[in-house]
This record gives sequence, C-alpha cells and structure tokens, in this order.
Amino acid sequence: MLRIWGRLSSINVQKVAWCADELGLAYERIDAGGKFGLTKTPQYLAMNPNALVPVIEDDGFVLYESNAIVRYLAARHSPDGLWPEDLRRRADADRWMEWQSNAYTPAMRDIFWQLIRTPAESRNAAAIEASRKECERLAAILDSHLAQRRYLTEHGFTAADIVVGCAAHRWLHLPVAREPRPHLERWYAMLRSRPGSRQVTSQTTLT
Ligand SMILES: N[C@@H](CCC(=O)N[C@@H](CS)C(=O)NCC(=O)O)C(=O)O
Repeated sequence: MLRIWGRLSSINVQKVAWCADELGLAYERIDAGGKFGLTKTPQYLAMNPNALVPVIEDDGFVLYESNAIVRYLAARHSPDGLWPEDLRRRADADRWMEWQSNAYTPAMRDIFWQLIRTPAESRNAAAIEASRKECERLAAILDSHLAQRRYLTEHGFTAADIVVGCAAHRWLHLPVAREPRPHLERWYAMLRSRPGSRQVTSQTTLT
C-alpha cells in the first residue's frame, strides 16, 4: 500500500494527500515533521536526507519532493487525466506547478510565518506587507489567467490545479485583507467542491 509521511498542515503534504484522494488511492499517512518529529531519525533520513516532508513509499519505491510525487502518482494512476499525455498540455500543467513552487508559495512565506507561526509581539510588519504585495501581484496573474479558462490548462482538471489550488487555499485563508479576485475565487470554489480536496480545503484555520 502507498505510504505518505508528513503532517497535513504542510502545504507540500497537502498536495500529495489531495492528489491521492483525487485518484481514489488507498494509502496510509504517517504524521511526521513539525511537532510530530520523526524526520531526523536514521530511518527517515535514509528516505529523505533533507529531513523534510513529504516522502512516499510505493511498493518499495521511495520519493521525496512534493511536485515530483504528484507528477509520479498522477502519471501512474491517471495517464491523460490528471497528467496529460499531450506534450504541450503536459508542459502547460508542469509550468503552473513550477510557478507554485518557485513564485506563489515563496511569496507567501513571510506572511504565513509571521502571521501564523510568530507570536504577535515579535512580528515584522514590513516583511508582512512586502509579502502581501507580492502575493497580490501573483494573485492578479492567476486571476486574469482564470478569467479565460475553467481550469488552469485547456486539458481540464489536472495535477496543476491541485498544486496551485493548495497555494490558493492558503492565500485565501491567511488573515489579511485581499483584493477581490472573482475568477480565482470561482475556480477555488470549484476545486473546493471536489470530494478529493476535502482533507485540504476543510482546514479553514491555518496552523
Ligand atoms: N521542495 C520540498 C519542500 C519540502 C518542505 O519544505 N517541507 C516542509 C513542510 S512544508 C518541512 O518538511 N518542514 C520541516 C518540518 O515540517 O519538520 C517539497 O516540495 O517537498
């Protein structure tokens, strides 16, 4: 059976759990990372020397890096569904996954750490504001892209919607003022109504 190591409060674990649920896979998830520890044990480090979550083990195959895991699961269990066969459609989905990991989520890092993980008296207001502004710039890009499309790519719902959807879920639940983004919000509501997203989208309080 597929095993997933990682706490569900981690956005990178959320992607993998959502993907597995979307695919209807039977799996065991073992809490690890953060307050659950485990990631610095020799057994865990043998699977992921970076001591980070998530990690999966699938019939003896061990893999870390959340987006690589999502691509692997989607290609294995949903060829031409969550992971398009057509090269250009696949590259398009891949591009949005890179955008999530290289732009959108890094932009959210300061605001998330300051507002969710730092005591009020120690927060850095300038870092929060800079992070909020950059997130708004990126949310505007996503919103205008989704103004023309139902999902992120012409292929329909793909792994890219899961991965960027996890980042949008975080953005839309951060305790900050946000510009209205009607197309992003319409798309997120559609993702939220998918049973496969429930483990992630039902967590409306970020921890
Ligand atoms: N690029 C890696 C990043 C993994 C990562 O940074 N994981 C964080 C949680 S989001 C982590 O393990 N933090 C330490 C911990 O939870 O103990 C991925 O996408 O899997």
